[in-house]
Amino acid sequence: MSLHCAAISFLSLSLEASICSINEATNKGRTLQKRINSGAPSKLSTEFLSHDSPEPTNKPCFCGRRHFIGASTLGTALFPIQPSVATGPCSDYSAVLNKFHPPRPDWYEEFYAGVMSSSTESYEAEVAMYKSQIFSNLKGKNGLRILEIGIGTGPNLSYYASGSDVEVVGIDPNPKMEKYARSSASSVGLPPSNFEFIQAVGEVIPLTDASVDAVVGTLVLCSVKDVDMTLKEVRRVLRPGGLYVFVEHVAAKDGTFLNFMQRVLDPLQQTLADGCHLSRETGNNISRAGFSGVELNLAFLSSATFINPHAYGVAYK
Ligand SMILES: *[C@@H]1O[C@H](CO)[C@@H](O)[C@H](O)[C@H]1NC(C)=O
Ligand SMILES: CC(=O)N[C@H]1CO[C@H](CO)[C@@H](O)[C@@H]1O
Repeated sequence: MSLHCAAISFLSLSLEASICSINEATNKGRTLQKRINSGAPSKLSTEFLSHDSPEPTNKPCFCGRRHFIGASTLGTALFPIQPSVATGPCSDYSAVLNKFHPPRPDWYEEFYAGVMSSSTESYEAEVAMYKSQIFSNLKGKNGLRILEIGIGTGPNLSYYASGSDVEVVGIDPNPKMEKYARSSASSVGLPPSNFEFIQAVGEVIPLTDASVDAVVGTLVLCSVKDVDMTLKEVRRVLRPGGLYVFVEHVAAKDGTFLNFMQRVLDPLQQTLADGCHLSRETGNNISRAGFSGVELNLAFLSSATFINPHAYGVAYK
């Protein structure tokens, strides 16, 4: 899911203007390239993460989920991402939550949830093809219990929760997402009793071992504090043979212009944009997380500018 700049431009005009103009300048005289693999997902090993250098595209500036949302001096002053202050025992879940997701003001979480629910169309339209491929592993299978980490406003529910009697647990650190996620769930026909929302982080999932058939996560691992801890939790809650279905943006290949820009922008991004990292090699983390099999594909989304490429696929416990 993603935010288009226009939706939040009043919040972050100056940063976006500078990013967009850098982007446009670098594209002068270059041919636009869209690296979209339109065929069926193929099995790729992690070495394919080091793919050919993608050309930045000359599209309007893109803002991904949790990207650039706080990208203003206002944002910085009001919502610095602070290191953990929680020291309590792990049995106190609110302390855990505070550790991984320091509290933001209530109105900010409300605002963020509202923006998220209304401005994800262009990205969702482009990513739909890839999501359809990976979610076909879940669609139409009755009786599944599915966990979505970072469910947000629930844009993926239509891919895996419609027309089948699945049970869905959605976790998200922002409690203001619940009403949007609930409304997405009911709009795809999921009975309210089959949907549970829990305010939680991926690093400490409040479910028992081997208790779900599938875990879904899209554009989540860029923002979690600890990628490996989250993946360990994903494996823990999956039943043996269960699936982890993912779409994550990852660092571009070393030595490319895009990778350079991601490294330049990353520290800014982390501070201003709710902890999102541009230059994580999340595909490698997924491949090394101890799953028995990983099908990992890469796609380059023209609507996503610096937030590319995207690794998508399925991992099997
Ligand atoms: C996972 O990613 C982090 C950076 O986000 C990196 O430091 C770490 O080494 C990676 N772990 C594995 C197992 O690849
Ligand atoms: C809120 C949102 O982005 N929903 C998307 C869910 O997925 C469908 C495709 O199945 C998209 O059309 C929606 O835009």
